[in-house]
Amino acid sequence: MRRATLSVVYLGACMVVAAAMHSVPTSIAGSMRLRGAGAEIKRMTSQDVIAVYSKKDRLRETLSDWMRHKTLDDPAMAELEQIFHGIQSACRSIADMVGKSGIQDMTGFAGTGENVQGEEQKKLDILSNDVFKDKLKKTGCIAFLGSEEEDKAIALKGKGDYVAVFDPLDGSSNIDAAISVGTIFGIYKGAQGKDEFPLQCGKEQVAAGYCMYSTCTILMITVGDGAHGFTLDSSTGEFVLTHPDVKIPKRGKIYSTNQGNVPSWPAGLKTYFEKVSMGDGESKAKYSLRYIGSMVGDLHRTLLYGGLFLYPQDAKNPNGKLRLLYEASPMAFLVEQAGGSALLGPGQTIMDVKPSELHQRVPIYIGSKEDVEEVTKYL
Ligand code: FDP
Repeated sequence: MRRATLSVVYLGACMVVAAAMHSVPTSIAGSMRLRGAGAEIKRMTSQDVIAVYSKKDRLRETLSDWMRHKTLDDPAMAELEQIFHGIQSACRSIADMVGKSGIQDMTGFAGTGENVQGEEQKKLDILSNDVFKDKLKKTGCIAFLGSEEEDKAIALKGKGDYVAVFDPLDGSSNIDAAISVGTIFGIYKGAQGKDEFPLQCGKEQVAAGYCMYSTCTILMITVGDGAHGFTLDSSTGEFVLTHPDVKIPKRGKIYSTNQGNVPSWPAGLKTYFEKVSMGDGESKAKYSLRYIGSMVGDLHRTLLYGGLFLYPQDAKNPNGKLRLLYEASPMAFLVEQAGGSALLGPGQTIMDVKPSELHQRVPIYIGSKEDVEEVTKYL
Protein backbone atom coordinates (compact mmCIF):
# COMPACT_ATOMS: atom_id res chain seq x y z
CA MET A 1 0.00 0.00 0.00
CA ARG A 2 1.26 3.52 -0.76
CA ARG A 3 2.19 5.70 2.22
CA ALA A 4 -0.61 8.21 1.61
CA THR A 5 -3.21 5.43 1.50
CA LEU A 6 -1.79 3.96 4.70
CA SER A 7 -2.18 7.31 6.44
CA VAL A 8 -5.80 7.51 5.40
CA VAL A 9 -6.41 4.00 6.76
CA TYR A 10 -4.62 4.91 9.99
CA LEU A 11 -6.62 8.11 10.35
CA GLY A 12 -9.88 6.26 9.69
CA ALA A 13 -9.00 3.66 12.30
CA CYS A 14 -8.27 6.39 14.86
CA MET A 15 -11.64 7.93 14.20
CA VAL A 16 -13.46 4.64 14.66
CA VAL A 17 -11.60 3.83 17.89
CA ALA A 18 -12.08 7.35 19.22
CA ALA A 19 -15.73 7.29 18.25
CA ALA A 20 -16.24 3.96 20.00
CA MET A 21 -14.31 4.95 23.15
CA HIS A 22 -15.64 8.44 23.50
CA SER A 23 -18.91 8.39 21.58
CA VAL A 24 -17.60 10.82 18.97
CA PRO A 25 -20.55 11.31 16.64
CA THR A 26 -19.86 9.61 13.35
CA SER A 27 -20.62 12.90 11.58
CA ILE A 28 -17.63 14.55 13.30
CA ALA A 29 -15.35 11.59 12.69
CA GLY A 30 -16.54 11.41 9.10
CA SER A 31 -15.96 15.06 8.35
CA MET A 32 -12.43 14.87 9.70
CA ARG A 33 -11.67 11.84 7.56
CA LEU A 34 -12.98 13.57 4.47
CA ARG A 35 -10.92 16.66 5.10
CA GLY A 36 -7.85 14.47 5.62
CA ALA A 37 -8.47 12.53 2.44
CA GLY A 38 -7.67 15.55 0.25
CA ALA A 39 -4.39 16.31 -1.51
CA GLU A 40 -2.44 16.86 1.68
CA ILE A 41 -3.08 14.20 4.28
CA LYS A 42 -2.76 15.45 7.81
CA ARG A 43 -2.07 12.81 10.39
CA MET A 44 -4.31 13.24 13.45
CA THR A 45 -4.00 11.32 16.65
CA SER A 46 -6.99 10.10 18.58
CA GLN A 47 -6.03 12.73 21.19
CA ASP A 48 -6.58 15.44 18.57
CA VAL A 49 -10.02 14.05 17.84
CA ILE A 50 -10.92 13.87 21.51
CA ALA A 51 -9.65 17.41 22.07
CA VAL A 52 -11.90 18.79 19.33
CA TYR A 53 -14.87 16.77 20.52
CA SER A 54 -14.33 17.60 24.18
CA LYS A 55 -14.16 21.30 23.54
CA LYS A 56 -17.24 21.42 21.39
CA ASP A 57 -19.53 18.97 23.08
CA ARG A 58 -18.25 17.20 26.15
CA LEU A 59 -17.64 20.35 28.14
CA ARG A 60 -21.07 21.83 27.58
CA GLU A 61 -22.86 22.57 30.82
CA THR A 62 -25.52 20.03 31.69
CA LEU A 63 -28.83 20.86 33.35
CA SER A 64 -27.63 18.97 36.44
CA ASP A 65 -24.47 21.14 36.60
CA TRP A 66 -26.54 24.25 36.01
CA MET A 67 -28.94 23.49 38.85
CA ARG A 68 -26.04 22.49 41.14
CA HIS A 69 -24.44 25.89 40.61
CA LYS A 70 -27.73 27.57 41.43
CA THR A 71 -27.93 25.66 44.71
CA LEU A 72 -24.30 26.46 45.56
CA ASP A 73 -25.12 30.16 45.13
CA ASP A 74 -28.43 29.87 46.99
CA PRO A 75 -28.95 26.81 49.22
CA ALA A 76 -32.71 27.53 49.24
CA MET A 77 -32.73 26.12 45.67
CA ALA A 78 -31.86 22.60 46.89
CA GLU A 79 -35.42 21.26 46.66
CA LEU A 80 -35.95 22.80 43.25
CA GLU A 81 -32.76 21.07 42.15
CA GLN A 82 -34.29 17.77 43.29
CA ILE A 83 -37.49 18.56 41.42
CA PHE A 84 -35.57 19.24 38.22
CA HIS A 85 -33.76 15.97 38.72
CA GLY A 86 -37.18 14.26 38.67
CA ILE A 87 -38.38 16.29 35.69
CA GLN A 88 -35.29 15.43 33.63
CA SER A 89 -35.71 11.79 34.42
CA ALA A 90 -39.41 11.82 33.48
CA CYS A 91 -38.73 13.68 30.22
CA ARG A 92 -36.03 11.18 29.24
CA SER A 93 -38.46 8.30 29.76
CA ILE A 94 -41.27 10.04 27.87
CA ALA A 95 -38.90 10.89 24.99
CA ASP A 96 -37.97 7.23 24.82
CA MET A 97 -41.63 6.09 24.82
CA VAL A 98 -42.62 8.66 22.19
CA GLY A 99 -39.73 7.57 19.97
CA LYS A 100 -40.65 3.89 20.25
CA SER A 101 -44.44 4.27 20.27
CA GLY A 102 -44.86 3.12 16.69
CA ILE A 103 -42.93 -0.10 17.18
CA GLN A 104 -44.15 -0.94 20.67
CA ASP A 105 -47.89 -0.69 20.12
CA MET A 106 -48.17 2.52 22.15
CA THR A 107 -50.05 4.57 19.57
CA GLY A 108 -53.83 5.00 19.48
CA PHE A 109 -56.52 5.44 22.09
CA ALA A 110 -56.32 3.81 25.48
CA GLY A 111 -59.98 2.79 25.44
CA THR A 112 -60.58 4.43 28.82
CA GLY A 113 -63.09 6.89 27.41
CA GLU A 114 -62.93 10.65 27.88
CA ASN A 115 -60.93 12.39 30.60
CA VAL A 116 -62.36 15.20 32.71
CA GLN A 117 -61.58 17.56 29.81
CA GLY A 118 -63.97 15.69 27.55
CA GLU A 119 -61.00 14.43 25.49
CA GLU A 120 -60.34 10.80 24.72
CA GLN A 121 -57.08 9.63 26.26
CA LYS A 122 -54.30 8.16 24.16
CA LYS A 123 -52.21 5.28 25.52
CA LEU A 124 -49.25 7.63 25.71
CA ASP A 125 -51.26 10.23 27.67
CA ILE A 126 -51.74 7.67 30.41
CA LEU A 127 -48.20 6.32 30.35
CA SER A 128 -46.64 9.80 30.35
CA ASN A 129 -48.88 10.87 33.21
CA ASP A 130 -47.82 7.85 35.27
CA VAL A 131 -44.14 8.52 34.60
CA PHE A 132 -44.35 12.23 35.42
CA LYS A 133 -46.32 11.63 38.62
CA ASP A 134 -43.97 8.89 39.76
CA LYS A 135 -40.78 10.88 39.17
CA LEU A 136 -42.15 13.96 40.90
CA LYS A 137 -43.42 11.93 43.86
CA LYS A 138 -40.00 10.39 44.31
CA THR A 139 -38.35 13.79 44.75
CA GLY A 140 -40.08 13.93 48.16
CA CYS A 141 -40.43 17.70 47.76
CA ILE A 142 -43.94 17.94 46.32
CA ALA A 143 -47.10 18.18 48.40
CA PHE A 144 -49.69 18.49 45.61
CA LEU A 145 -49.85 17.47 41.97
CA GLY A 146 -52.31 18.67 39.34
CA SER A 147 -52.36 17.01 35.94
CA GLU A 148 -54.38 17.39 32.78
CA GLU A 149 -55.01 13.65 32.94
CA GLU A 150 -56.34 13.60 36.52
CA ASP A 151 -59.86 14.73 37.43
CA LYS A 152 -58.72 16.15 40.75
CA ALA A 153 -55.48 17.37 42.30
CA ILE A 154 -53.49 14.71 44.14
CA ALA A 155 -52.24 15.28 47.68
CA LEU A 156 -48.94 13.49 48.30
CA LYS A 157 -47.72 12.37 51.68
CA GLY A 158 -44.33 14.06 51.19
CA LYS A 159 -43.36 16.88 53.50
CA GLY A 160 -42.42 19.29 50.71
CA ASP A 161 -43.73 22.78 50.27
CA TYR A 162 -43.98 22.53 46.48
CA VAL A 163 -46.90 22.16 44.08
CA ALA A 164 -46.47 20.85 40.52
CA VAL A 165 -48.97 21.22 37.68
CA PHE A 166 -48.40 19.58 34.32
CA ASP A 167 -49.73 18.40 31.02
CA PRO A 168 -47.72 15.20 30.57
CA LEU A 169 -48.23 14.93 26.80
CA ASP A 170 -49.57 18.06 25.20
CA GLY A 171 -50.56 17.82 21.56
CA SER A 172 -51.15 14.10 21.85
CA SER A 173 -53.77 14.15 19.06
CA ASN A 174 -50.69 14.42 16.81
CA ILE A 175 -48.83 11.47 18.25
CA ASP A 176 -49.90 8.75 15.81
CA ALA A 177 -48.57 10.87 12.93
CA ALA A 178 -45.16 11.22 14.64
CA ILE A 179 -45.53 15.00 14.92
CA SER A 180 -43.86 16.97 17.75
CA VAL A 181 -45.51 16.72 21.14
CA GLY A 182 -44.39 17.93 24.54
CA THR A 183 -44.69 18.07 28.31
CA ILE A 184 -45.55 21.38 30.01
CA PHE A 185 -45.07 22.05 33.74
CA GLY A 186 -45.31 24.82 36.31
CA ILE A 187 -43.90 24.70 39.86
CA TYR A 188 -45.23 26.67 42.82
CA LYS A 189 -44.42 26.92 46.53
CA GLY A 190 -46.75 27.52 49.43
CA ALA A 191 -48.28 24.09 50.05
CA GLN A 192 -47.19 23.70 53.65
CA GLY A 193 -50.05 23.56 56.10
CA LYS A 194 -52.65 23.39 53.31
CA ASP A 195 -55.28 20.63 53.24
CA GLU A 196 -56.36 21.43 49.72
CA PHE A 197 -54.56 22.10 46.47
CA PRO A 198 -53.63 25.81 46.62
CA LEU A 199 -54.80 27.61 43.47
CA GLN A 200 -52.29 30.36 42.71
CA CYS A 201 -51.86 32.76 39.83
CA GLY A 202 -49.05 32.33 37.32
CA LYS A 203 -46.85 35.06 38.78
CA GLU A 204 -46.43 32.90 41.91
CA GLN A 205 -44.60 30.24 39.87
CA VAL A 206 -41.01 29.57 40.97
CA ALA A 207 -40.18 27.53 37.87
CA ALA A 208 -41.80 26.43 34.65
CA GLY A 209 -40.93 24.86 31.34
CA TYR A 210 -41.68 22.47 28.57
CA CYS A 211 -39.98 19.50 27.02
CA MET A 212 -40.43 19.10 23.28
CA TYR A 213 -40.15 15.62 21.76
CA SER A 214 -39.27 16.27 18.14
CA THR A 215 -36.28 15.75 15.86
CA CYS A 216 -34.44 16.26 19.12
CA THR A 217 -35.63 16.50 22.72
CA ILE A 218 -35.37 20.02 24.16
CA LEU A 219 -36.13 21.06 27.71
CA MET A 220 -36.78 24.82 27.93
CA ILE A 221 -36.94 26.09 31.49
CA THR A 222 -37.07 29.13 33.69
CA VAL A 223 -36.44 29.53 37.40
CA GLY A 224 -37.06 33.27 37.13
CA ASP A 225 -33.75 34.38 35.68
CA GLY A 226 -34.27 34.06 31.94
CA ALA A 227 -35.34 31.22 29.67
CA HIS A 228 -32.76 28.52 28.98
CA GLY A 229 -32.88 25.50 26.67
CA PHE A 230 -31.16 22.14 27.16
CA THR A 231 -30.99 19.47 24.47
CA LEU A 232 -30.93 15.77 25.33
CA ASP A 233 -27.66 14.15 24.28
CA SER A 234 -28.84 10.61 23.69
CA SER A 235 -25.31 9.21 23.96
CA THR A 236 -24.89 10.39 27.56
CA GLY A 237 -28.52 10.81 28.66
CA GLU A 238 -27.72 14.36 29.77
CA PHE A 239 -29.61 17.53 28.89
CA VAL A 240 -26.90 19.95 27.76
CA LEU A 241 -27.16 23.73 27.61
CA THR A 242 -27.72 24.65 23.96
CA HIS A 243 -29.96 27.74 24.20
CA PRO A 244 -28.70 29.96 27.03
CA ASP A 245 -30.76 33.05 27.87
CA VAL A 246 -33.18 32.87 24.94
CA LYS A 247 -34.60 36.23 23.86
CA ILE A 248 -37.71 36.32 21.70
CA PRO A 249 -37.57 38.92 18.89
CA LYS A 250 -39.68 42.01 19.65
CA ARG A 251 -41.67 41.27 16.50
CA GLY A 252 -41.92 38.35 14.11
CA LYS A 253 -43.50 37.55 10.76
CA ILE A 254 -45.36 34.36 11.66
CA TYR A 255 -48.74 33.84 13.30
CA SER A 256 -49.76 30.46 14.58
CA THR A 257 -53.37 29.49 15.16
CA ASN A 258 -56.19 27.20 14.08
CA GLN A 259 -57.47 29.53 11.40
CA GLY A 260 -60.33 27.14 10.68
CA ASN A 261 -62.00 28.68 13.74
CA VAL A 262 -61.99 32.25 12.36
CA PRO A 263 -65.76 32.35 11.65
CA SER A 264 -66.54 31.81 15.34
CA TRP A 265 -63.88 34.19 16.72
CA PRO A 266 -64.26 37.82 17.80
CA ALA A 267 -64.91 39.67 14.53
CA GLY A 268 -61.88 41.99 14.82
CA LEU A 269 -59.47 39.05 14.55
CA LYS A 270 -60.55 38.37 10.97
CA THR A 271 -59.51 41.94 10.10
CA TYR A 272 -56.19 41.45 11.89
CA PHE A 273 -55.36 38.31 9.88
CA GLU A 274 -56.38 39.97 6.61
CA LYS A 275 -54.11 42.91 7.37
CA VAL A 276 -50.97 41.08 8.47
CA SER A 277 -51.20 38.53 5.66
CA MET A 278 -51.35 41.43 3.15
CA GLY A 279 -48.40 43.25 4.77
CA ASP A 280 -50.79 45.89 6.02
CA GLY A 281 -50.28 45.50 9.78
CA GLU A 282 -48.26 47.87 12.01
CA SER A 283 -44.88 46.48 10.90
CA LYS A 284 -45.85 46.41 7.19
CA ALA A 285 -44.29 42.94 6.99
CA LYS A 286 -46.22 40.20 5.18
CA TYR A 287 -46.95 37.46 7.73
CA SER A 288 -47.05 33.70 7.17
CA LEU A 289 -49.22 31.15 8.93
CA ARG A 290 -47.48 28.18 10.60
CA TYR A 291 -49.58 25.81 12.71
CA ILE A 292 -48.47 22.42 13.96
CA GLY A 293 -51.48 22.08 16.26
CA SER A 294 -49.23 21.08 19.13
CA MET A 295 -48.75 23.94 21.57
CA VAL A 296 -45.23 23.03 22.61
CA GLY A 297 -43.99 22.84 18.99
CA ASP A 298 -45.77 26.03 17.97
CA LEU A 299 -44.56 27.89 21.06
CA HIS A 300 -40.98 26.66 20.66
CA ARG A 301 -40.84 28.04 17.13
CA THR A 302 -42.44 31.30 18.28
CA LEU A 303 -39.89 31.68 21.07
CA LEU A 304 -36.97 31.24 18.69
CA TYR A 305 -38.22 32.98 15.54
CA GLY A 306 -40.66 35.50 17.01
CA GLY A 307 -44.29 36.09 16.07
CA LEU A 308 -47.52 35.14 17.67
CA PHE A 309 -49.35 32.04 18.93
CA LEU A 310 -53.02 32.42 19.77
CA TYR A 311 -55.96 30.29 20.82
CA PRO A 312 -58.88 32.72 21.26
CA GLN A 313 -62.31 32.14 22.72
CA ASP A 314 -64.78 30.80 20.15
CA ALA A 315 -68.37 29.64 19.95
CA LYS A 316 -67.45 26.10 21.07
CA ASN A 317 -64.95 27.22 23.73
CA PRO A 318 -66.23 30.51 25.21
CA ASN A 319 -63.18 30.63 27.52
CA GLY A 320 -60.71 29.38 24.94
CA LYS A 321 -59.41 25.83 24.76
CA LEU A 322 -56.09 25.91 26.56
CA ARG A 323 -55.81 25.35 30.28
CA LEU A 324 -54.62 28.17 32.54
CA LEU A 325 -52.64 26.24 35.13
CA TYR A 326 -50.65 23.70 33.15
CA GLU A 327 -50.56 25.21 29.65
CA ALA A 328 -51.03 28.99 29.57
CA SER A 329 -49.32 30.06 32.82
CA PRO A 330 -46.08 28.03 32.45
CA MET A 331 -45.74 29.20 28.83
CA ALA A 332 -46.49 32.79 29.90
CA PHE A 333 -43.74 32.63 32.55
CA LEU A 334 -41.21 31.30 30.02
CA VAL A 335 -42.13 33.76 27.27
CA GLU A 336 -42.08 36.74 29.66
CA GLN A 337 -38.66 35.63 30.88
CA ALA A 338 -37.53 35.65 27.24
CA GLY A 339 -38.79 39.24 26.86
CA GLY A 340 -42.15 38.41 25.26
CA SER A 341 -45.69 38.82 26.42
CA ALA A 342 -48.78 36.65 27.16
CA LEU A 343 -52.24 38.18 27.37
CA LEU A 344 -55.81 36.93 27.47
CA GLY A 345 -57.22 40.25 26.32
CA PRO A 346 -56.04 43.86 25.90
CA GLY A 347 -53.77 44.70 28.84
CA GLN A 348 -54.77 41.52 30.77
CA THR A 349 -51.74 39.38 31.52
CA ILE A 350 -52.12 35.61 31.84
CA MET A 351 -49.75 35.61 34.82
CA ASP A 352 -52.22 37.73 36.84
CA VAL A 353 -55.23 35.45 36.46
CA LYS A 354 -56.24 33.86 39.75
CA PRO A 355 -57.51 30.36 38.92
CA SER A 356 -60.86 29.24 40.24
CA GLU A 357 -60.32 25.56 39.42
CA LEU A 358 -57.62 23.14 38.29
CA HIS A 359 -58.78 22.70 34.70
CA GLN A 360 -59.87 26.27 34.01
CA ARG A 361 -59.48 27.42 30.39
CA VAL A 362 -58.36 30.82 29.11
CA PRO A 363 -57.98 32.50 25.73
CA ILE A 364 -54.31 33.13 24.99
CA TYR A 365 -52.30 35.55 22.82
CA ILE A 366 -48.59 34.89 23.38
CA GLY A 367 -45.26 35.64 21.73
CA SER A 368 -43.36 38.72 20.55
CA LYS A 369 -44.32 41.77 22.60
CA GLU A 370 -45.27 44.01 19.68
CA ASP A 371 -47.28 41.28 17.92
CA VAL A 372 -49.23 40.45 21.08
CA GLU A 373 -50.00 44.13 21.70
CA GLU A 374 -51.11 44.60 18.10
CA VAL A 375 -53.43 41.59 17.88
CA THR A 376 -55.18 42.32 21.19
CA LYS A 377 -56.13 45.80 19.91
CA TYR A 378 -58.51 44.00 17.54
CA LEU A 379 -60.47 42.27 20.34
P1 FDP B 1 -54.17 18.37 21.79
O1 FDP B 1 -55.65 18.59 21.81
O2 FDP B 1 -53.69 17.55 20.64
O3 FDP B 1 -53.61 17.88 23.11
O4 FDP B 1 -53.99 21.57 24.57
C1 FDP B 1 -54.26 20.74 23.64
C2 FDP B 1 -53.81 21.01 22.21
O5 FDP B 1 -53.50 19.83 21.55
C3 FDP B 1 -52.60 21.95 22.06
O6 FDP B 1 -51.36 21.31 22.15
C4 FDP B 1 -52.81 22.53 20.68
O7 FDP B 1 -52.20 23.79 20.53
C5 FDP B 1 -54.30 22.61 20.58
O8 FDP B 1 -54.84 21.68 21.51
C6 FDP B 1 -54.79 22.26 19.21
O9 FDP B 1 -56.16 22.47 19.15
P2 FDP B 1 -56.97 22.43 17.75
O10 FDP B 1 -56.91 21.03 17.27
O11 FDP B 1 -58.33 22.88 18.13
O12 FDP B 1 -56.30 23.37 16.82
